[in-house]
Order: sequence, then C-alpha cells, then structure tokens
Amino acid sequence: MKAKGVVRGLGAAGGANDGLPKRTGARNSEGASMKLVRDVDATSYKVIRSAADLAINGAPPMFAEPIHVGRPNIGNHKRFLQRASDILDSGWLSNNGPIAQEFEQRIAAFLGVRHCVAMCNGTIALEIATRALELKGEVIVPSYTFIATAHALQWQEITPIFADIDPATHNLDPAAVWRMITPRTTGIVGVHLWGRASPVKELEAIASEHNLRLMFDASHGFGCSLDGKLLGGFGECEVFSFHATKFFNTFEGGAVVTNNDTLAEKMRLMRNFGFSGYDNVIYPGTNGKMAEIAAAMGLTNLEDMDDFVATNRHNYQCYRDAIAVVPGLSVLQYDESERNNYQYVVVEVAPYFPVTRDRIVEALHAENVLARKYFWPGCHNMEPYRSYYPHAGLVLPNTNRVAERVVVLPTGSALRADAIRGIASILGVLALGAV
Ligand code: T4K
Repeated sequence: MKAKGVVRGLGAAGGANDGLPKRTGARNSEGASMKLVRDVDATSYKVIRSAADLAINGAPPMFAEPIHVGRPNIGNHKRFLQRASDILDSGWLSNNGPIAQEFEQRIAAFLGVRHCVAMCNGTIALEIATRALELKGEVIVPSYTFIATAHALQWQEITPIFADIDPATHNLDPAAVWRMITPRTTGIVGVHLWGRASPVKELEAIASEHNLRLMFDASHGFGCSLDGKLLGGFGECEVFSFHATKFFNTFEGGAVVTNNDTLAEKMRLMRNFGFSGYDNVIYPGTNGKMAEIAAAMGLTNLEDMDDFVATNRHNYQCYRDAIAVVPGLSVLQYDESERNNYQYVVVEVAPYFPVTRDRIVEALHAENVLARKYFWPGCHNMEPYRSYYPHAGLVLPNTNRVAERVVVLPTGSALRADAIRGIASILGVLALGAV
C-alpha cells in the first residue's frame, strides 16, 4: 500500500532553523571545544511527503553520506595530540605506563571503586575477569547481548547458559535465571543492556542463595547509575568496553573495576602474562594491557564526557519527541532519576506496525541511515551456540520477541536535530504502510 499526503507532526527535515543549538561541525584542531566527527549537511535533507519520496522506492537518499550508529565521541584534539606527542617523546608506549596508570586512577575515582584494571578491549577484560573469578562449568548469561559476552566464556570452555530477559527492561529476568541453575552452575554474568542497570539486588539474592559468583558486563553502562550509584561497584567486579563505538572510548579498550583487592591483583598479573617482576611468572596469563595512546584518548575523553552526555541526551529527547507521534513505534525510556549516557536510541516496533522491522531497516539504509538490529538474532541463534543448543529458543521467548522488534538509531555528536527529525519523518511514512 502506498502512503498519501504529507507526514504531519514530525517536523520533516528541511534543514531550516529549528530553534535548537546548532553544532557547526568545525574541526577543533585548535582545541576550542569538543570535536564533532562530521556534521551532516542540512542542505542535503529532503522533505518526505509520501512513499514516493522514499529512497527504497527509487527517490534519492535523504543523506548524502552514511549516518552510522556508533560514531565515536572524540574529545579535544589539541589536548589529545599534546598527550600523544608527550608519549612519543617519553619513549614509553605500553606495559603499565604512566598514562595508563593515571587513567586507571581517574576511572576508579570517577566510579568510586577501589580498583580499575585497564585492558586492551572489553572482550579480554571479560575473559580475564571470569578467569580470575574461577568460573567454570556453566555460567548464566542473557542471550540478548553482544556476542562477546557469551564468547568470552566459551573461549575458556565455560558453558554459557542463556536465560531469558524481561521484555520491559531487556535485561535478565531473575526468575528465568533461577530456572536455569543446575549443579554445574558457578556464576552469573548480568549485562546492563543499553546502559540500563540489570536487576542487581535480585541477582545478588540468587547468587548468595546458590553460592554463585556474580559479575556484570557493564560495556554499555559507563557513566550510568543505579539508585544514584554509578555502575562499576556492583557484583564482585564489573567490566567496561571502551571500544570506539561506545559512549566513552579509548580507540580500543576496556577495564575491569572492583572493590576486591585480591581479585584486582590477580587480574593485573593475568593481563601481563602472569609476570611478577623481571623473569618471574607466577600465574598463567595473557596480554590484556592497555597501550599508552589508548589511555591518552581515555583521559581526553573523560574531560569532555559531560558534553557527550549532553549531546546524546539532546538527541535522545529529539528522537523521543519526533517518534512519539508515530503509532506502533516506541523509544526505549531511560530513568531520568538516574544518570544515563543515552548512547543507544532503541526503537521497538509493535506487532501491528504495517512494515516489518527488517523492512524498516532496509528503508533506513536506503536513505543512508545505517540503523542496526542489535542484538538480533540473539547469541543462542549464532554459532557455535545454535548448533550446541538447537532448542534454546524454547526457553527464550522474550529474547526472540525483543530481538525481532528492535531497531537502534544513530546518535552522537555528529548528528543534528534536523537530521533526527528527518529520520523520524522516514519512519512516519513507513507507519502509513508505505513500502
Ligand atoms: N559486551 C557487550 C555488551 C558489548 O556491547 C561489547 C561490544 C562487548 C562486550 C565487547 O567489547 P569490545 O571487546 O568490543 O571492547 C560494535 C562494536 O565493535 C562492539 O565493541 C560493541 N560491543 C557492539 C555493540 O558494536 P559491530 O559489529 O556493530 O561493529 P561495526 O564495525 O559494525 O561498527 C558499528 C558502527 O559504528 C558502524 O555503523 C560503523 C561505526 N563506526 C565504527 C567504528 C569502529 C564508526 O563510525 N567509527 C569507528 O571507528 O560491533
């Protein structure tokens, strides 16, 4: 069916004055303020009046260049380049250098935890954390997460056991966790998906009742809080990813944070091959070290983090307002009484929406809006898990349903309010059953 008439109430983009603060996109190599990756040229937007204006139906795309989910937030160029220059002058590039140590101290202080053990990426951080906790046998995790959560276990021949999620929160459902416990279960890895906290208290109660170790994959949760306390101090340890696509990045990077002195010491050894001083290996280990240049990026981005949050929050509110008038689409809410990083703009497509989720993504891609289907199809539907547990989906109905319904939209400092309204206008036409 083809849509008729102009889409109303969406403020279809035309690049006009929207009354909102404009970001210029000027590169701040002089270090004036926060770096914008690349501003989208407002003049390239088209007005969408009907299905005929959609690129998927043959019209030119709304955006001349791809708009990515996960465009990096990059802090002040000048300060970063100064740090990079200092590193080159110092001749110290890695192996627990002074910048990495400063980074660890700053992160620990920011999060209010005793230890930050910086790593080369979030996946290695997960592997080291689970190993340091001596997890083995079976460990309960959500399937609705990035594959690294499960792979970090499987890589060590620990069996990830997938528990279902609460469809309202997209996080582990404690009752489902409880149902998956067996005599082989040694731990639970909760994920704070989209930066919204897992049901920490309930998982703590289950872990304590069944003598299980509890840790969190907080890859999405840097700068987010639960009951006013920043994520990082819950469970026995929490793992962050500082990948380029994350709200806060160190190019590649990650960290395990913990209040447990013994655990922190063990993880420091493990990330450096188990070396304790020259020529003395006292533990099996790997190479999980964070490079100095990554830590320099982290220190720089930490200084500009408030700007990143403000931009993301503004984008999120623009999306929420623009999509509120589209029947059948809802933007996942963040609890405004908590701290959030608003890094993920997650839209759920109702079953009655006239266009499938996959078709929505195709239509957006045709407009150069590279929306993503995170975390479809769920880990249990990917290898090797799909072959290991072909019937896992039977106990994961909410995971399957949510994974079929979610579209993640682009945000970040490169995106302007009128671009967001343009994206919403595409969705508005699709709501008319336009393709
Ligand atoms: N646990 C959870 C819950 C996670 O979400 C992740 C990572 C991990 C653990 C593991 O942490 P790390 O080991 O990665 O530190 C991306 C990221 O690569 C991955 O780090 C992240 N989760 C996941 C949610 O997203 P892909 O497969 O979507 O990446 P890719 O290459 O398609 O990039 C995503 C978008 O970002 C693209 O549209 C391009 C854009 N992009 C990407 C990069 C790297 C840029 O604009 N600039 C860039 O530099 O996984």
